[in-house]
Amino acid sequence: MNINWYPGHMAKAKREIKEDLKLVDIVIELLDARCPLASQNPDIKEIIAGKKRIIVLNKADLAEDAITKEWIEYFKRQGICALSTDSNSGFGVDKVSATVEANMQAELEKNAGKGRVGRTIRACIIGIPNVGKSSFINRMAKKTAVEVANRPGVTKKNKWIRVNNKIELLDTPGVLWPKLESRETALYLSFTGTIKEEILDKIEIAYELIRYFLQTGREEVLISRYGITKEQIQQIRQMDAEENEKYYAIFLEIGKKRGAIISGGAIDEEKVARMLLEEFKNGKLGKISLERPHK
Ligand SMILES: Nc1nc2c(ncn2[C@@H]2O[C@H](COP(=O)(O)OP(=O)(O)O)[C@@H](O)[C@H]2O)c(=O)[nH]1
Ligand SMILES: [Mg+2]
Repeated sequence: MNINWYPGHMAKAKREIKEDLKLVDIVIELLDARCPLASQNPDIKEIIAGKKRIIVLNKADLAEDAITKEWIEYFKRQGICALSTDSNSGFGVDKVSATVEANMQAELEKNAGKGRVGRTIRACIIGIPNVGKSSFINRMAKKTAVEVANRPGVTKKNKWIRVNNKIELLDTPGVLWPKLESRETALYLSFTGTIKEEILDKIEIAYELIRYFLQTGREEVLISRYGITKEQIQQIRQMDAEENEKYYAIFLEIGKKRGAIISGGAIDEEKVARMLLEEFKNGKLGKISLERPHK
């Protein structure tokens, strides 16, 4: 799904999420563990407006564990509870349920004091497209999940999924628009596949990914995956050429190594770009965190 976000779409999304928030006790905000800031909706504070929330750094299987830990500390310093998950394997998802319960314990006890024993905790998932909301809901709901019938008084067709005897989850996540303000953010969201050629074309994104690897001292990634040698990279770096021409030369070299050649011997740039981006997205280049918190 590829949505172009216009002000009208944003206003509608915000309105719908604010309606959902009225129904829940706590919000689970999904971010991409590889780029938690870039993958966060720009208006999240205003949208949440004081509602209890926990942050889930999803796709942690694709991020560097030590950096994900730093991010969890980063959010903790801001007073926000954060956890990491892999919604493909389900790793970490049970801990999210436990944390939701722990966060709501005081409320539950208060309610129990008022004679409202047994009231379940209601939660919903929100996040930008492609961050893993549907996968996460499926994991949290497990096989044991049964749909709870629509509640009287709720005009929307909300369905609740019972996670366990304490938690119910709204079955449809809130979809928020991504940040589109800086080129850096747009690049990270392009690398992760959230933005699909809306702003940059595939070849440009792949080229920028190579630039990113080289500028952040991660050329090992290219060396181990594509058989380019350190010496080759060194040679290209010493060429009497513009920086961008050097990154482009490495891009072409990767194409050559992979045999992405069209008739006449030229490199099939489309093919190289598609391969690089697919492989990054699927974790074939290893666990790579794009952002790390400022110390
Ligand atoms: N590696 C990995 N992939 C994930 C994870 N969660 C979701 N995905 C993949 O990311 C893509 C988008 O997931 P989806 O649940 O549809 O995201 P949504 O748009 O937020 O609902 C799919 O290809 C999922 O298989 C995760 O934790 N790790
Ligand atoms: Mg979805």
